[in-house]
Amino acid sequence: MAVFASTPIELVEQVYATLDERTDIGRRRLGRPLTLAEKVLVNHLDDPEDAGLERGVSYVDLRPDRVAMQDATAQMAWLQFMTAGLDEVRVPTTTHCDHLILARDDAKRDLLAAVEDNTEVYDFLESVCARYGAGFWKPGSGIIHQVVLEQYAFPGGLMIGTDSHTPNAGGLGMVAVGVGGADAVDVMTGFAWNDRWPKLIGVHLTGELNGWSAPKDVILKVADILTVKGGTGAIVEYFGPGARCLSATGKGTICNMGAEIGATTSLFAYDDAIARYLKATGREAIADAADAVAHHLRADEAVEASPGDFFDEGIQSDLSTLSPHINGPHTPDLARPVADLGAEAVANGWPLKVSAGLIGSCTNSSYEDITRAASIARDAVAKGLSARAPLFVTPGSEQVRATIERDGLLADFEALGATVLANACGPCIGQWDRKDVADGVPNSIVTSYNRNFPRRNDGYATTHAFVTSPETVIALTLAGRLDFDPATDTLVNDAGEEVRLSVGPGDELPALGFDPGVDTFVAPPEDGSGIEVAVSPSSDRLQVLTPFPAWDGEDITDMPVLLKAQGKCTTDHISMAGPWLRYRGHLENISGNLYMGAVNAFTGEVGTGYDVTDGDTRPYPEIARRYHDAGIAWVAVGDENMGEGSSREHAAMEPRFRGARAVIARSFARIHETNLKKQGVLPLTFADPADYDRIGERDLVSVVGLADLAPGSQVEVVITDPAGGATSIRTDHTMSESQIGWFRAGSALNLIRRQTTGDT
Ligand code: MIC
Ligand code: SF4
Repeated sequence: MAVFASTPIELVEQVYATLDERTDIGRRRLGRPLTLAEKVLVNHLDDPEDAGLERGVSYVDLRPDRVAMQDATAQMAWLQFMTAGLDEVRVPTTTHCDHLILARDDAKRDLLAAVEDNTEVYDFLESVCARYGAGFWKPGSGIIHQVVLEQYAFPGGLMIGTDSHTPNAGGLGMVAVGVGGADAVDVMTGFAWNDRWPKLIGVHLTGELNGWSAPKDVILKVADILTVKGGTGAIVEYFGPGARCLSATGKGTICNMGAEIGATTSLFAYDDAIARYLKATGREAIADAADAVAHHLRADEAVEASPGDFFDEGIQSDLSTLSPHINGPHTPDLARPVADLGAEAVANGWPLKVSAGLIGSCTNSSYEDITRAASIARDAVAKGLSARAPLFVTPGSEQVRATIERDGLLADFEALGATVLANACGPCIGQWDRKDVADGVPNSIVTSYNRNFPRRNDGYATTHAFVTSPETVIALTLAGRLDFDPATDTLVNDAGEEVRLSVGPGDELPALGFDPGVDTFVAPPEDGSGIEVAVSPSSDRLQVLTPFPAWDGEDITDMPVLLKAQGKCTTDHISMAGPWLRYRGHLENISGNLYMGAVNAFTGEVGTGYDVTDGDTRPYPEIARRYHDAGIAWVAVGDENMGEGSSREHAAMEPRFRGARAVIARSFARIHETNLKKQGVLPLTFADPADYDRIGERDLVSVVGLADLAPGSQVEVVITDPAGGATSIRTDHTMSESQIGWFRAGSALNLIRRQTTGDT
């Protein structure tokens, strides 16, 4: 398949060609005008006339226009794809190298070190892309979502990506959804992508941002309102006059961090700002094509006039009065205005001193972000101020890096002593060889990232990470303290004078146009069939996958409880990133991190549990390995929003590999729940959430009546205590008929393989 460095206009035209007919079908079937999300989805339905369209209930088959994968998740996705026996991907696919670059010294040295350290993985990814007709973005090209925004996203399109922040492309009006690798493999192999017809949350924006407030504050506030699970199963659609005042990259920031509220995706309508961005990034033809169908690339008029008739839930935000926010620590929905942080930090004993400021990540690394932050840095230097904590800047892409270097903006940061890191995820995903602070020392950092789970950035549980806008990051780094409000407080400069910081308006787009920088894209050859994709059997980073066994038709009885997690159990708790990223292509080795960060509900300890085979306490990964070796099937138990966070399917594949047959929780995060289903693990929720408390450390759990498993059916779970007393509880599941088929087959991939290779 021909895959280019940018979305070809022909692909866009094909999508637009069906809009008239499909939106009519949507209006007729729903009997009312449509929101934007509905238009885009209806236009990508496999079967628009007959697909069920009940919000939050129906599962539908969709046909995405593109697939994008980043290196840390792509390895497992490609390893799965390779077993499908196809010669080529069936949908334009790209792989982006961004997660595996360790931040240690500076951009140049870190990139060289990463290329050396990850040669085997990069070679694998480059050759697998060439072999199967996908595009490959080399290390140094930038963070997947920024590259997608610059090159591939287009208004009205539908894409999936193996990363939870794929919704970034919603800033250009694309429905872009984060998924696990197995979902991506469905699409790459030519099958439809099956997902729930979403609920809709409408966010009506009025007014205009001013002063220190930034697009990031919109989503920091929305996260406060909706919390980390409030968006689950929903698409968040932003509209109103305030939405039209935001730049395309500002919209991208808001959509990006919608992942933190669990939303399926977030979306803005096509407008002048998006057109300007498309043109500035060399896509005039797409802007022209979008102009011609602009009425299809926004909600029907009735939606803005009476949103209550269209959305399941509504939020109203006046940008003119929105104050700068800062969220954290430890969870992205713990929000307050910047002005209130100091008092809260004192009350909670969070260190007031800022130990580092970090600007970048896929959330906030656009040209506009950098110009605003650089304007503060420039002004501070002119006023005789210096940074009171180390400052790190990560450009989002090679194009942004080359442009900000040319425009003197990197120099503004460097004048403050900032370290410019490689165009990559870096400290946002724990790829930070932090030297200035040791593990165990309580400290606070401020970042323009989106996540702040414990250990996320530097691997230290004692680091308190606060997420905020790049503007506020610079201000607090200059102040060196959390209890500083740049809008009202002053700082003392090197000459002992009191000065006030000021923030410039920033430049939405570079006046001189973007400088593309170094070309980092590798297109696949016309015929890749002769290319060998090598996976060495002795590799400790890549491992060929062995299919999971099919269900034997019996109930699964007397399973020990390997983990009962207390409180937050994110994918970072289940399968930690940072140093473990190196094993993302090796299922057995990465299983060495299983549940390492989870809090044991019985003991309050992190990462250790009770081993039924001998009654000892051991690290979870070790218990899991021992159960695996002994052929013992087991269950894990979770609290609310189990698997919040990342799209990494390792959080589902590792338990499956080690013998988990069911995960029973109070509720699940969307991607994690799907990942469990895909890998043949039953995700069950307590019909009565209080039943979570019934499960004891030494109990055995049976999942019974599986022969009658059907959509909407309850599943009986029998808990047997050590004295032999049995209690039966009811659990729910959200599996459709075809998803139950994944469980029966052992995994969704087993079914695909059957169809593509004829194997049984
Ligand atoms: C993240 O931000 O947590 C990641 C790292 O980008 C993940 C993907 C991964 O774990 O590889 C995500 O958001 O999906
Ligand atoms: Fe990378 Fe961080 Fe964005 Fe995830 S959130 S894609 S780790 S920059």
